This record gives sequence, C-alpha cells and structure tokens, in this order.
Amino acid sequence: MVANDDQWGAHTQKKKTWYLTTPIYYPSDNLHIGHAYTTVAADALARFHRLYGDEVLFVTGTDEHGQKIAQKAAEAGKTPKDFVDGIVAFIQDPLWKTLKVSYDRFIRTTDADHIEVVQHVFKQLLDQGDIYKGTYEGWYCLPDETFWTESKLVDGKCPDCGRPVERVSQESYFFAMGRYQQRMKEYILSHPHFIQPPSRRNEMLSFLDSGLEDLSISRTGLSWGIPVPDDPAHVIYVWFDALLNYLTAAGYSSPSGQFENTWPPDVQLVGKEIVRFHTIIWPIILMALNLPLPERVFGHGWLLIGDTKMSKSRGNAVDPLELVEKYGVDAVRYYLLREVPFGADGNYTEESLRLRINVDLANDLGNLLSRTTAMINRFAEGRIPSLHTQRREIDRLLPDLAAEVYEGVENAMHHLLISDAIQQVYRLIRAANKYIEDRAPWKLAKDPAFREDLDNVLYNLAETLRVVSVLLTPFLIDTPDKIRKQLGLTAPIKSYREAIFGQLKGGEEIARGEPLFPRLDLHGDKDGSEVLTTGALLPNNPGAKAEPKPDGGTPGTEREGTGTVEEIGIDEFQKIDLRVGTIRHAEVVPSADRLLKLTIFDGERDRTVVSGIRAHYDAGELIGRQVVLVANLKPVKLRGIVSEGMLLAGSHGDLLSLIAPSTPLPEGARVK
Ligand code: ME8
Repeated sequence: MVANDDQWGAHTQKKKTWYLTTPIYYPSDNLHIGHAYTTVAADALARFHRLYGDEVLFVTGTDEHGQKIAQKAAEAGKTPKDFVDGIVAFIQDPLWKTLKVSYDRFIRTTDADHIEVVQHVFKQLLDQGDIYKGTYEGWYCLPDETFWTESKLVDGKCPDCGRPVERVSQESYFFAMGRYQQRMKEYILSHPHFIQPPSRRNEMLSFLDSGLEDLSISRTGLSWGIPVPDDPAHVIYVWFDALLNYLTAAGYSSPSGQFENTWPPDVQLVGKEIVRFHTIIWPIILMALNLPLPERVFGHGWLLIGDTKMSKSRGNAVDPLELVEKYGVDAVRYYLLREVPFGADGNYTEESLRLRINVDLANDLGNLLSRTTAMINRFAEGRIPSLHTQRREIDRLLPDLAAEVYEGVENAMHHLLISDAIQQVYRLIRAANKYIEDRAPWKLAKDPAFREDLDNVLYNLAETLRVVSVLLTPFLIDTPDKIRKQLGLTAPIKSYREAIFGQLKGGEEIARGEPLFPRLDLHGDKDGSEVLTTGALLPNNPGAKAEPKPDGGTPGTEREGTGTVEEIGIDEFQKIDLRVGTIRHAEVVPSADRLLKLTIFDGERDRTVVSGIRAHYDAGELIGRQVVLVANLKPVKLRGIVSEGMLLAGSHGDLLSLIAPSTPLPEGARVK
C-alpha cells in the first residue's frame, strides 16, 4: 500500500529520524574505492549521529535495471536478475561487511516494495498531467544511462563523460519538468544549504538558466526495467526508477508511519557527476508529488588516478578489499575519510595511504598510546593515577583543547566536513605528544617533590586518549576499543558526551598491548645483510670521515668493505646500546648543508639526533621511518644542538643507506 493522505495527517511527537542516503550503485561490475569513498563517508556520518543520540536511517543499495546491466548480463551469459544477484551478494558481503558499513537498509531496485512505489508514482504523475506520452528524438549515453538533446552534446559526445552517444528515436513518456524550471530555481536561491558545496550550487543554477527540457522517462525495446503501468511495451527510465529508491527506503509504501517520521532526507551524498540528477530531476519529482525536498544534497569530488576519474569502465579501479587485506580496515577507512577534504577531488596513490598509516596512525596516535602506557607502567605501577588539583597552567592545556576539539568535531560533522573533523582530533593527539616533551615525565619522576605533577601529567595523557577513543568512533572500527583496552576500560562507548574531558576516575589498570598500527617501510624492504657487510656506524657527521668524532665515536672505526676492523669480544659489542627508533620529525639544520636535525622516538622519549645524511635523504621522506639508534653515546653539541645518539647506516662509495628492521618493531626494541 502506498502512503495516502491520512498518513500525512497522523501526527507524532517522536523526534525525526535522521535520514542519510548514498547513491545506489550499478551492479554492472564489482565496486571500487570510489564507491567505498562515498559509502564509508556516509557510514562515518551515520555512526556520528547514532553516537550523538539520533535515530538514524542510513540507506545504500543498488541500481539494477537499465540497458547497461542488461548488456553486461548478456555478455556474461546470464539473465539480468541472476547477474545482479551475484554482484549484489558480493557488495553486501564481503565488500560492505568488511568495510564495516553499518547501513540500516540495503535497497535494491528489484525489491518488490520499490517496484510498487515506482509504478504508483508514475501513475499518479500521469494522472495529474506531469507525465505525458510523446516521441523522443535525441541522443543517449549508454554508460551514464542519460538522454541528451543535440544542443547539449560537446563535440558530438556525452557532455558528462565524453563518451560516444547513440541516436534514439522512439515513442516515449515524458516527465514535464520544463514547467518547474522557475520554481526549482527559486527553491535553490532561497535554500542556500540545499546544494553543497556552494560551487555545485552555482553550476546547477547556470544549468537551469540554460533551459530545462521535458525528460524522456520510458524506453521501448528493453525488457529489463519496471514496466509502465498499463503499457508494458515501455519500461520506466532507469534514472526515474533509481531516484525513487529514496522514497521507498523511507517507507513511502508502508502504512507503518515510518515515512512520516523520516521524510525528508537530511543528507544525500552523491558524487559530483550525478548532482544534476539529484538537485534538478529528483527535487522536481518531489515537487510534483507535493513532498518536502531533501535538506542537503552534498556532491563530493572524485578519487582520481593521475588526472583521470577512477571508474569501472576506464579500467583503473582499485579494489578496496585488496587494500583492507594489506593494511586493515581502520587504515583504509582512515585514509578515505582523512586524505581528501570532503567535496574536493583527490588523487589516490598507495604511497599516500602508506604515509598516512605511518605518520598519523602509527606515529602520532600509536606512539601516544605506547608512550603513555609505558610511562604509567614505569612511573605509576601500571595504574592510571587520580587527578590532583592542576596547579600549573601547562596542565590545563589538554583539558582546554579537548573542550575546543569536542565542539570542533561536532561542528565539522554537522557541516559534513569529515576530514576536518578528523584533523580536529589530531590537534589533540599532537598536542598530547608535545605535552609529553614539554612536561618530560621521566624528569618529574626523579624528584618525589613532583609526584603530584607527575600524576597529573599521566592522568591528562590517559584521559586525552580516552577522549580520542570516543572522538574516533565514527571513523575507525577496532582502534577505539584497542585504545580503551590498553587503558583498562571495558564499557562500550554509547554517547558523544563521553568525549567530554575529565570522566576517567583514576586507578584503572592499564594493559599494554601490541602497537596500534604496524609501521610500514615506505621504501621497500631493506636487506638486513647490509648491516653485516658494510656495517658502519653512521656518525652525526659522516662527511668528516677521518676526524675525531665529536660525539665520542672512535676515529678509525668507520671503513668500507671488511677486513680492517680489529677483533672485539661479545662483551665489548654488548656495551653498545642499539635500539629501534622512529623518526617523528626531520628538519634541515640551517647553515649546515650536510646536517638534518631528527626527532627520534626510542620507545620512551623523543631524542634529538643531528645526522649528516642530508645529501642522501630529504627531511620529508624520513618521517615515519624506523632506524637503528646507538642510544648510549655521550651527547654532543653540533651547531649548537645537543645530539643524543647516532644512526646505523651502511655505506659504500657514494652510497649510503640507513639500516632499518625488515619488519616494523616496537620502538625501544634492542638490536643485538
Ligand atoms: O551513478 N570518486 O551509479 P555508479 C568518488 N546508479 N566517488 C566515486 C567514484 C570516484 N572515482 N566513482 C564512483 C550511479 N563513485 C547511479 C546512481 S542514485 C539514484 C543512482 C561513487 O555505480 C560516487 O558516489 O556509477 C558516484 O556518484 C557513484 O559512486 C556512482 O556510482
């Protein structure tokens, strides 16, 4: 049964369901990370709103009719239904299941309730004169399933995708859109938030100004579609059918009252190439049905490969499941949500994904957790201390920033600025890492007079991590729980308000665990044998080969090849404290053309190491790399900077290569 007027009249006090949709994708092939991009973004919004206390209806699905699918099915030697059944099953599981997409309904345009809605709407619009029968003469873009008039073609090709179009001439039903042109324009002008981002709004206004023709909405000679009621020689145009999915999924045909409580959609996410369908054709259908229009249609940008849109038909698609297999679901979700400001186009490269993993996830977040838990273990017997009165201004820094970030994330998410929301969380994470440096708990621990200070610092760090675990919940799946487990917290996160600072009681027993994200070697695996064949200790200033080492290294120990080193016993070797560290920052030392100033996390603290590797490495490429550090060298001053160690590297002639573990290790791991 389709919603009738009585239902509109029924009033309920219930808070409106927050209704969010993605496009419904063509199951003509397996989907790629472009589709995952929209769907994971929608998932993050849905999770945020659930955490925020909203009743959410999050809908995604598949657009299964039309000529393109019929052709693909024929090529595969299957009936269209069998063909799409196979692909749809795959999209649901493993694809969306693996990416943890928490949709409430997966709608298929072959679902019975949808077919009922489409036929009902068609009939209603036909009865009221918004649909009429005529003859269509024009052009059709098969890959986009779009009709075009001669005047809109660009160089005789589809103006959207640039591909060839085919001539169509047939009897057709038309949707009388033209008559709504002015009303639609006024609506867009009087609802500045309807089309987002604003650049897409301007595009649509100029499209409307160029004239709006009636739309052909049926085809003959094609059986794979929803038949026009009482005229089965025609099937309903696939876009007309597809757009109505948003009504079906909201319960338009159901007598349950769900529709009244759900309509209109709060956010409709679409890629920028289908903004026109969603902000002109779709709202005009709704106007004709006398239904409220969606609050916001957001047209996000494209993931590109080089300069080209990633797409199934261009054959440059990247499989999200392969990435998850390699890097894990949270890393892939993080990348999709964080890398590109939502709305803009962005270039996909695997290197940029790996860099995000190393810098943001392994370094900034992973280190904060491992340093905090390591220090609580060491300085507070493994229990998060309770907070004492925070007497020092510096100790207010994290609570104050957390309050700012709480609002910042909330604000960004309400404006669909997902990447910005994540950046807000990272302001807090980075500030906490800096706070460790500034407060140097290992120094406070040396003097019992600073016991309360030390407790406060450790509390602030643990509490910041707890807050971060809540703030990250819409974006990452396993990580928030992993953080909480290490902090000794077991209760599941239920509300966004848990991200308010100060709720940790103190006394929780921490449980150190695996690093959150294994660090990746950004430059391919290093061959460990290099250490043995050319195992030179790289001094802070390797250019000065024969000079006495300012850091206390013995002259003459550096050589190439083998054979000139005097024998030492294992005892002597064991005097050298070699440890794995991670480079967190790297910068050029001004006025020293060979030197880089590195900040290296050694599992306990950040050390500064001045190293003469600038001729071989750019500062930027070093961040996130693991290195082997000679940790017990006496500090020396180089160019006014105290250098607290050396890096291990192999060298041969002009070649120089830093030595790193062949698979990532926790910082502080002994090298022996
Ligand atoms: O258009 N970058 O389906 P579709 C970002 N069935 N997003 C991308 C992308 C990329 N490279 N490639 C695809 C259809 N997308 C219709 C929709 S809705 C009533 C009918 C995402 O399978 C993006 O959301 O071609 C885009 O709009 C959608 O997938 C297109 O999916």
